[in-house]
Amino acid sequence: PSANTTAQARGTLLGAALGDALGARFEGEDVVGGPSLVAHDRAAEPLRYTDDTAQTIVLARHLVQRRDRAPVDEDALATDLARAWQAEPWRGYGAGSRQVLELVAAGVPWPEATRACFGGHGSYGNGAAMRVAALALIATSLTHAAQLADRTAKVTHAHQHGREGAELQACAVFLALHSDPVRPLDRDHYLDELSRALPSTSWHGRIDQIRAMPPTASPSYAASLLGNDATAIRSVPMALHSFLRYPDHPAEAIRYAIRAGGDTDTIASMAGALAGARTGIHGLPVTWLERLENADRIRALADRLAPRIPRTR
Ligand code: F2R
Ligand code: MG
Ligand code: MG
Ligand code: MG
Repeated sequence: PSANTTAQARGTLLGAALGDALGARFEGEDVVGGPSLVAHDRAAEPLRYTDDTAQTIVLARHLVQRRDRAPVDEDALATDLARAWQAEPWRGYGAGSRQVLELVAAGVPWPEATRACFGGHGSYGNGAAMRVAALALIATSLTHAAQLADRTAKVTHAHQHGREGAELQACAVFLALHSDPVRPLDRDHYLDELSRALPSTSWHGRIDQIRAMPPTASPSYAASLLGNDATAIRSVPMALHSFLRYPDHPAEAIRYAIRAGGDTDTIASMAGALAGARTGIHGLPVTWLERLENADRIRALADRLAPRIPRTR
C-alpha cells in the first residue's frame, strides 16, 4: 500500500472511533454547549468508545479474516456481532440491536431474529449505518459499496430505512476516500453522486435538504431540519452535513456534529469517518489519538485493509 492509502484507511477507522468516543459523553443531550465540549476536548482522561466502534471493529475484522473469500458472510457476521455484544454488553447498544444479538447468541437464525424486532417491522435505527466505514475501504465502486453495506446491515436491521442508511453512509465514505484531497470538495457533485447511488426517494428529500442548507447554519438549526436521533433517516444526513461543513478538518466536523446534540456519538462517528477518509490520519488531532482506547488495534486493522483500497485516480 502507498503511504497515502495507509493514512486514509487509518483516518477512516480512527476518525469513526474518535467521533464516537468524543461524542459518547453527550449522547441524548438536546443541546451541547461549547464550553462543556471544549473542556472534554482538552481533558486528559482516556476516550472510551461505545457500541458504534465496537461494531465497526467487528466488521473490519470480519473483512480482514475473510481475505480472498467473498468479503461478507452474513451468518458469520451475525455470529461475530453477537459474540462482541456478549463480551461487552455494557458498550451502550441500542435496544433493537441488543434484542437481535441476544436471539442470535441463543441460536436463532438472524433473518428470524431481525424480523422479531419492533412488532415485526424490523429496526430502522442507525446501528447498521454507524458500523460500515471499513466497507468503503474494500469497495471497488459506489454500487459495490452499497451492495456490501446492505448485506452487512440486514443481519440486524430488517427495515428498509435501516439498510438504506447503511448504504448511504458506505457510499459517502467511499466518495470521501476517493475524492481528490488537493482540490476543494465539490459539494454538489458529491451529493449528486449520492442521490444516484440511492434509488429510493425517501433519501432524496434529505439530500436536497443538505444541499439547501445555508453555509452558516448552526448545528442546532441543522439538527432541527435534518434530525439528530438514533434512527438512520434522522442521523446519517446530519453526519453528511457535518462533514460537508468541514470536509478538510475532521476535528471541526466532529465538534459540529456533537454540538448538534441528540445521538452525538453516532453522528460524530459517521462524520469523523467521512472527514478522516478524505484527510487521512494526519487530519486527526494527535492529542485525541493518544487518549483513544484501543487505538493501536484499530490502526492495525486499518493497515490490514489499506492494501485493498482500489486505485481510482
Ligand atoms: N443505545 C444507544 N443509546 C442509548 C443510551 C446508551 C447509554 N449511554 C448506555 O450506556 O447504555 N446508542 C446506540 O444505539 C444507537 C444505534 O441503535 P441500533 O443499533 O440501530 O438499535 P435499535 O434499537 O434497533 O434502533 C435505535 C432506536 O431507533 C428507534 N427505532 C428503530 N426502529 C424502530 C421501529 N421499527 N419502530 C420504532 N422505533 C424504532 C428506537 O427508538 C430504537 O431504540 C446508536 O445511537 C448507538 O450509539
Ligand atoms: Mg454508541
Ligand atoms: Mg437497496
Ligand atoms: Mg449513539
